[in-house]
Formats: sequence, structure tokens, C-alpha cells
Amino acid sequence: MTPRVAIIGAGPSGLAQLRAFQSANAKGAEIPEIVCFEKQDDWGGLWTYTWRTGTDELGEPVHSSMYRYLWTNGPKEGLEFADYTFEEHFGRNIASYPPRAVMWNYIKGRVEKAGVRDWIRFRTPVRRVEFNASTRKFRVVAHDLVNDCESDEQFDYVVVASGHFSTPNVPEFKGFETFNGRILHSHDFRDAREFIGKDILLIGTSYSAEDIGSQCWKYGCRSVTVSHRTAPIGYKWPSSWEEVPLLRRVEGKTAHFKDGSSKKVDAIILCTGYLHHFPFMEDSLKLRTANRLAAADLYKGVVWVHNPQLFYLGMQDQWYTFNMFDAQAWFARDVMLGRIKTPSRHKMLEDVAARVAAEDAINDDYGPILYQGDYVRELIAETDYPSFDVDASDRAFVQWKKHKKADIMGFRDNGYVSPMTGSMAPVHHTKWVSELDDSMEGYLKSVTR
Ligand code: FAD
Ligand code: NA7
Repeated sequence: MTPRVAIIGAGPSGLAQLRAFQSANAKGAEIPEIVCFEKQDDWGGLWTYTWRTGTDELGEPVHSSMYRYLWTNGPKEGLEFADYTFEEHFGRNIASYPPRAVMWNYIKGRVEKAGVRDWIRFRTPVRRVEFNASTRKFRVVAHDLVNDCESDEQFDYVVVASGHFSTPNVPEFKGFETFNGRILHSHDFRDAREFIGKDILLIGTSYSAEDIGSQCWKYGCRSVTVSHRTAPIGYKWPSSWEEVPLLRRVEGKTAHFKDGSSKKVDAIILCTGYLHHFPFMEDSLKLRTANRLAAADLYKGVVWVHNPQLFYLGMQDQWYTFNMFDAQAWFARDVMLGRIKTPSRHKMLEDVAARVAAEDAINDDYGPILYQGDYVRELIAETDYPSFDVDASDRAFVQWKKHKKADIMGFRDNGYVSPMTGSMAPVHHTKWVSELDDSMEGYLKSVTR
């Protein structure tokens, strides 16, 4: 009987898995029957924009955490598909930090070309995955939201590609229940213009804090205060920014910090990250990991060490994204096709431990980039995923980091060399600080500075 594969999610990771199987099939390989379950009504994962927050029109938690005016926070040269370049999609090279709509178009372009949309059941969240040790099959229960009915099917393999930047981590601080302003998590942030003229307080010091603060500053908030638990971000911020220690309590509209200082604020945005959240996986199959480069219990960062018929894609903290998901999907595909044999559980656990130790030994800002570049290099060497110049991607990331340190509001005005074509990206026609148009048409206008 033809084996059956269930893929959970049609974001960049799930789509990488579809493309991996389709490309093997196009080269003459027999492939399993594929069913991809996707809870949203379109593909692209986080890159689909919705104005909605909370629950959607069918009562599902809204997946996307992306917001208006979002431009990529890292260079596109770190995520380019090796089998589908930006030049192929847009007919020319484009600048290095595309806004969300441009990225979504690029993501869709590859899978439209591959013709895999029919493998996806949209508006169908997976509710339950169980494994039967005697039949060695998974039971997958999914909910067709439109017709409000459940399916209950057996699969030989399951690939979890449901993302991990969607379920917010929401700490509470003393006085929140009586705060006289707005409190939200970055997952629910949508439009910086809401905060024009306001004093905002951000908790957290990672990408969401940096970018949401920069957005609000760019669109005209009055001040940005960033509160840290561990250490300040430390970039050269504009004059209306300040970095302060951790929030202790709020009273009325006044926020009090650990060092005794205080500030009156209109809104508090919790940029406190996300939870790896898999309520649909039975306990023994559930990934429990921190947001780190070496995710727990995943051999080669992909295969569930406790049951190698189960795969998790894209569960690491991410510098590399799309081409890393591809490298993982090609690897998972080859395990499922029997082209790659997984070692004993003991050896797989050793592999995880070695990755954790290597990550723990990193001691500078650039180490994580090179670590993840090495990981991508390792995986692509083991499959027929097109080889590419990972060094060029590493270099783009290293330059990106330096550009941020030099000018946090200007780093997006730089361009980098494509690891796929070797061509240098043009600079965008308008400087990021004064570019208020994030539409695809606006971005692709061929006006030069
Ligand atoms: P997701 O994109 O989250 O896709 C997961 C999919 O699974 C979704 O479509 C979801 O609906 C579906 N799903 C979830 N649960 C179920 C279920 N039970 N049943 C069926 N379907 C389900 N990366 C970059 O490279 N550059 C950036 O600039 C960048 N900016 C970002 C900005 C923000 C605000 C965030 C939150 C992330 C950003 N990222 C960025 C990282 C992002 O994680 C990746 O780019 C990418 O979207 C991850 O792909 P994924 O498929 O693993 O997960
Ligand atoms: P991250 O990268 O997981 O960062 C979370 C931040 O939140 C980090 O600075 C944490 O501080 C901070 N945090 C977490 N819990 C708390 C509490 N309880 N109190 C104070 N501070 C806290 O999440 P992001 O949303 O920034 O980025 C996720 C993705 O979205 C990323 O890939 C981007 O591309 C967009 P810590 O340093 O641990 O003290």
C-alpha cells in the first residue's frame, strides 16, 4: 500500500515539505500520498496578513503575528530558496529587505510553479495526533471548519510544521489589572499608527521589541521605553528612546522599574516571545523545547528521536529560515523515502546532545549565525537539495548585524550578495525611515536613489 504522510501546516516549512516531495516525484521517484492540513484559508503561514486578532470568524485562534508595514528583519540573502531565486520570481534582483507582501508573493511563486496546492486541505486544523505502537501508524483527527465536521485517518508519517511564533508568552506584572491604558502582546500588534503621539513601553529586547519599537517611532509615537529582564539591546537609538531595567509594577498609567525610575505610558506592548505549543500532539509525541538553535529531542534538528516516523520542521530559533526549512524538509523526505537511514535512538540522542553543547559554547554575537549556517550546510550535503554558497549567506548576516550596530534605523538601506546567483542586490529607491509605502507595487517600482 502507498504510505501516507500528514503535514501539519502550509507555512514556509510545510510548503518546503510539499516542494521536496514534488521535486523527487518530478525526477521519477515514487512518492507517498501527501495530505497537508492547514488551518488558515491560504498558504504562507505567518506571511499571510490578517487584521484580525484573538479568534477568527470560525472561532480559531488567529495564527499570524505579522503586522502592517513589516519589512524583513534580516536580509533576503539569508533565506533565498536555492531552487527558486528572487531573480527567477521577480525577473530581476530586488533590494535586500522586502516588505511582507513581497515576501508572501515570493513564497507563493515557488509552490504555484510546483503545482502542489491540491495536496492541501485549507481551513482544516489538526486536533489530535496519536501513535499506535502495534500498527505503527498515526491517527490524525482534523476539523473541517467550513463544513464543521471531523476526519479521522491513519498515516505512516507525520510532519509537524505548525510554526512556533504564534502562541504568545504573556507574563503579568503587578498592577496590570488596573492599568489605565492598553496592554497587548506583540502577537496582537497590527498597526503602528495606533500609537501616533503616544508613549509606549515595550517589555523584551529581541526582534519584536526592536522592530515594533522602530515601527512606532517611524510612524510617529512620542516615545519608546524598552524594559529588559537580562540586558539592554544597546543600539544607538533615536533621542526619544530609552532602555530601562525590568518593569516592577504599574500604578494608574505610571510604570515603575527595578532601578526605582518611573515613566508615564499610554500603552504596554509585551514583546516577550512565543511558546512552542502543540496541543494537538499526544503527550509522548509532543516537542518540549526552548526557543534555541539546538531544539530538544530532534535528531539533525528534524527527526523526533523517540519515534523516527515523526518530524518537526522549523522549530529552532531562526537566523536562517526558508532555505533551512528546505534543507530540513529534503532531509525528512529522504528518511521517509528510505534514502537516509536513521541511527539507533542512543545515537540520535548523542547527536542532540552534541548540538546543544556546541550551541552552549558559542560566546559572541556572530557565533549563532555561523552555527546555523554550518547546520544548513550539513543537511544540504546529505540530499539533492541544490547546493548553494552558504558562506555568502553567512556573510550577509554578519554584515547585517554590523549594519544594525552602526545604524539601527538605517540598516535596511543596505544590499548584499545573493548566495544563489552571486549578484549584488540594488539598494531600495527610498530610505527605510521615510518609506511609508509597504505595498509590493511600491517596493518594486524601479526608481533609483
Ligand atoms: P508559520 O509561518 O508559523 O506557519 C505555520 C502554519 O501552520 C500556519 O499556516 C498555521 O496556520 C498552520 N497551523 C498551525 N497549527 C495548525 C494545526 N493545528 N493544524 C493545521 N495547520 C496549523 N523570518 C524571516 O526569515 N524574515 C523575517 O523578516 C521574519 N520576520 C518575522 C516577523 C514576525 C513578527 C514573526 C512572528 C516571525 C518572523 N519570521 C521571519 C520568522 C518566521 O517564523 C518564518 O519566516 C516562517 O514564517 C516560519 O515558517 P513555518 O512554516 O515554520 O511557520
Ligand atoms: P524572542 O526572540 O523569543 O524574545 C523574547 C524576549 O522577551 C526576550 O528579550 C526575553 O528576555 C523577553 N522575555 C520573555 N519573558 C519575559 C518576562 N517574563 N519578562 C521580561 N522579559 C521577558 O521573541 P520575539 O518575539 O522578539 O522574536 C520572535 C520571532 O518574531 C523572531 O524570529 C522574529 O523574526 C520575529 P530575555 O533576554 O530572555 O531575558
